[in-house]
Amino acid sequence: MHFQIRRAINNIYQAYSLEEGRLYTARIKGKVLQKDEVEYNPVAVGDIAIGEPYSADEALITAIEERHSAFRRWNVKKEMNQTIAANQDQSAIVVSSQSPPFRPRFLDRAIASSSGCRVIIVMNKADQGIDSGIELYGRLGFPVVCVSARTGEGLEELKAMLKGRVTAFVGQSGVGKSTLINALMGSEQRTGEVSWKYNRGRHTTNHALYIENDGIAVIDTPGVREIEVPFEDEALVKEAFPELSGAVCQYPGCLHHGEEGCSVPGMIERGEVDEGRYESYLRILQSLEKRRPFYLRSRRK
Ligand SMILES: Nc1nc2c(ncn2[C@@H]2O[C@H](COP(=O)(O)OP(=O)(O)OP(=O)(O)O)[C@@H](O)[C@H]2O)c(=O)[nH]1
Ligand SMILES: [Mg+2]
Ligand SMILES: [Zn+2]
Repeated sequence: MHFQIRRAINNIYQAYSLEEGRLYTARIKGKVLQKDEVEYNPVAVGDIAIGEPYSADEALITAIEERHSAFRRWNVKKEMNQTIAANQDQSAIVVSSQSPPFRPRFLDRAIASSSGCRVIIVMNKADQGIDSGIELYGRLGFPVVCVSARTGEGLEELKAMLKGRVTAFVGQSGVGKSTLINALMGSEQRTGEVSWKYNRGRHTTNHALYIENDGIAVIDTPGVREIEVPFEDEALVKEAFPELSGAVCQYPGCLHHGEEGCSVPGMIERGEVDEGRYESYLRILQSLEKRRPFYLRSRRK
């Protein structure tokens, strides 16, 4: 039987049977989920699991189907990739201009952490103002929408972008992902006060959750304070920087980090590549270089 994972809390999963159209509480059977890649969490919301029911409402998961897309981050403490959401058609990276303030370098890392699907950028809290830094992303080809979950501004436009797709909402804690999802879906998820959260250093949403209603499916995810791009895909990094794809450098396969004959410095001078974006690109490459490859690490971690 095939299940779609709709909620994951401490290795207990809410799994929707695609054959029966109903929910089971599911667990993973032993260590059957051996994958080539060591990962912090073997099952993520959005995953398609294979398993069997063993009671009227309980099931055992024995395998996970290969993901066609994911939003993953590097878990610094565990030195492993961590999948936040899987199999989405698009990642909606939610930002705000004031509280919390817009951080373009964070946005760049978030874009590079999404793979296999379209990325859209949602600037929420438009009632507090719109950071003009977001315009650059529209010029780069990312669909950008400015909304306010509070006033309802822009929600119809956003809905149109979500219709018929599975969208993972990701981003910093406090930008209003859950509030937006409540406004869009009529759901009633817990949302938090920004100041309260920062004082206590905690997040409001503590596990990912799949919600479907009226042709729109969203995955709400816990916010993060920091994001490091996942190990180790340089191709993914390049995909996140479409402005570099037109670079014609002396050496084919140039990584654009200081090689002789690299054309990117010239592109920056001519205003074709934004300097901050290039800084993000370099920082991401550096962070990948610093990581120890899997075969040099113990599997115990
Ligand atoms: N002014 C304003 N405040 C908003 C808007 N959307 C959300 N908020 C507020 O922002 C705060 C954080 O909202 P949440 O929805 O909990 O944020 P989140 O992104 O889900 O946070 P995590 O679950 O921790 O990742 C709450 O106090 C919301 O009321 C908006 O459009 N305008
Ligand atoms: Mg939330
Ligand atoms: Zn180059």
